[in-house]
Amino acid sequence: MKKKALIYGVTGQDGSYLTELLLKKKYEVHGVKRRSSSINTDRIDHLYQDPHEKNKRFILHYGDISDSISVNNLVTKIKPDEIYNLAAQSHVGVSFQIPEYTTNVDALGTLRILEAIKSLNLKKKIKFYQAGTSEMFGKTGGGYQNEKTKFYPRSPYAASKVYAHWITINYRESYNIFASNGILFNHESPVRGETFVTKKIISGLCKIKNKKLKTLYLGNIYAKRDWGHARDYVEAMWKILQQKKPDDFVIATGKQYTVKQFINLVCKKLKIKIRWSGKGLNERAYNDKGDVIIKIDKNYFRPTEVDTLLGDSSKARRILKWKPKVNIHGLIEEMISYEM
Ligand code: NAP
Ligand code: G4F
Repeated sequence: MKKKALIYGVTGQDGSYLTELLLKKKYEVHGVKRRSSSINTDRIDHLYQDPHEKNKRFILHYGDISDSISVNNLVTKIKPDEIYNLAAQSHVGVSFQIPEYTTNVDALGTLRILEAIKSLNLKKKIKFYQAGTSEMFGKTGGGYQNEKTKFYPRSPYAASKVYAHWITINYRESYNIFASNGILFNHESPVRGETFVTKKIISGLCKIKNKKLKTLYLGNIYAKRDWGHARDYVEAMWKILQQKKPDDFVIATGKQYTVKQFINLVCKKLKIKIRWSGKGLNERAYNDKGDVIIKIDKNYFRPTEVDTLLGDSSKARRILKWKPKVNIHGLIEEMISYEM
């Protein structure tokens, strides 16, 4: 029989790739979108099916994980086999400005879905995936992080995700719900949100290349991240829910670059000759004509930073038989080609 999935966060980067994957796997996919005064379905418009179509397999519903009533109603109505909770205020920097909202959505939103599964007595039917993050590791002190590494969250976003992680484990242990956490390291794609650093760099440098922008302003370019491709990472989410037992998995490439190295790689691919000079807030990048193309702006620094993230995904590679297909070069090339 056709499986039914319910995706919270369907209009986001990961939601769009996961929808594509599940439709390919012949699922009936239900996605929850928020009411918005402007269009927020750009990333899934190519998958849209007219509600009047017979045998449609992609169905959108209005909802919000800050609203228990809508969560309960949707879970009752759809009775999915799998729920993917990808919904979040997902920007770390912004979470310092809207901490209460971020906590309500990112921490309590997870609780609302788990409680619906429990109270509606659907724990034997529904498998639940929680979108956890490497941000939970926070102040790592360097080296690799895996499922056994302790958490030291450094933002309201990360602290909320730590709550979501543990409440998922608690509902698994207390009520025997199939509830699993993915602990995903940074993953990007052409449809990454415009204010995340990879997309901001690629979009900015492409505009500079095309003479549509003079200078790109960035924050801490010495932060180190483990960047993969969202398409690979949604496959891991699906695999996590196909296991016999619920469990938690780190998903990462195991390769790390600084933001500055990422910029240099993008410039190389765009054939922009770049030269760095200065230190701290006065560090700048110049092109071969001597124009300043990158400046540092202290407004993009966070009150507390996550300096270094590097994932050890050997458990996922062993048990899920998962490994990333796209490396940093393939990722950058795909993002540039989309942008251009
Ligand atoms: P994203 O592009 O920011 O998408 C977030 C999604 O959540 C959007 O569909 C958004 O809707 C929706 N949403 C926000 N608040 C909501 C609410 N109150 N009720 C219902 N939906 C709500 O994020 P992403 O990069 O795809 O990430 C997906 C999930 O993985 C997030 O939970 C994120 O925290 C987590 N994660 C991401 C990464 C990464 O590197 N991308 C790594 C680890 C974990 P709108 O479109 O209406 O805003
Ligand atoms: O691209 P970012 O905003 O991603 P960040 O903070 O690592 O969070 C992303 O990945 C997490 C997984 O580890 C997810 F959970 C989370 O939802 C999100 O998807 O910033 C990356 C690094 C940071 O150290 C930041 O300080 O880049 C640095 N950075 C430097 N200049 C900048 C900028 N970040 C942004 N967004 N904008 C800048 O101008």
